[in-house]
Amino acid sequence: MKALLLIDLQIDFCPNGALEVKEGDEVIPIANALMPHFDLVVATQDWHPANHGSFAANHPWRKPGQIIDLNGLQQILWPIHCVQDSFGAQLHPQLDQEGIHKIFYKGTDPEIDSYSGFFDNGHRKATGLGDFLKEKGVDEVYILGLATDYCVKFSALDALEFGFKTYLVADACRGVELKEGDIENALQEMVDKGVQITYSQAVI
Ligand code: VGL
Ligand code: ZN
Repeated sequence: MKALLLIDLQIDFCPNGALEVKEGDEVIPIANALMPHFDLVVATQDWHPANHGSFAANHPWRKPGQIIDLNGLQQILWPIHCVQDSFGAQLHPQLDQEGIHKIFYKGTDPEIDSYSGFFDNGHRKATGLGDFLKEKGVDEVYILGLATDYCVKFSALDALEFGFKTYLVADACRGVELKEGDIENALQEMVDKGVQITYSQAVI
């Protein structure tokens, strides 16, 4: 069975959001068009408490983009984004939420970040997404969303680890591109590790 994974299609990752991804909102109509073609549609939401350790504002004198050690892991510091129950943490208003069967929340532990929808960045705790998909009999996952070079990439790599045949719907992803080449390198890394690249037209 095939599942569609919608990664972090939230207001804060779209233009004018707190951690805006260029053209992030352009993937919303593609997500809506793909949903009816899947038996199971699962979404993730980045869902941070206000005291989250990935926010530069929670570390004296630090600025977004700097890297610190957070409980033994390298952590890029971000602007405050996707704070639980805030406006910016909501799914994009144009996203067809009726088509989503289940939502998994991540990044809820202030002590560790979680780019992947499956595990935190230290692979210490699972979100339950992997077991949920297995229980439903899923063997193929199609991934799209924001951002290509962070949450999409790490979700796709963890999906491979769970043993799912993993497709990236490339035209339905947009990246942060903190450094030039980050998106291209993320795509290459995914391909090298076994992710198949596809496009919405091929799925529909
Ligand atoms: C993300 C940075 C911080 C993402 C989430 O969804 O790609 N990136 N938190
Ligand atoms: Zn985050």
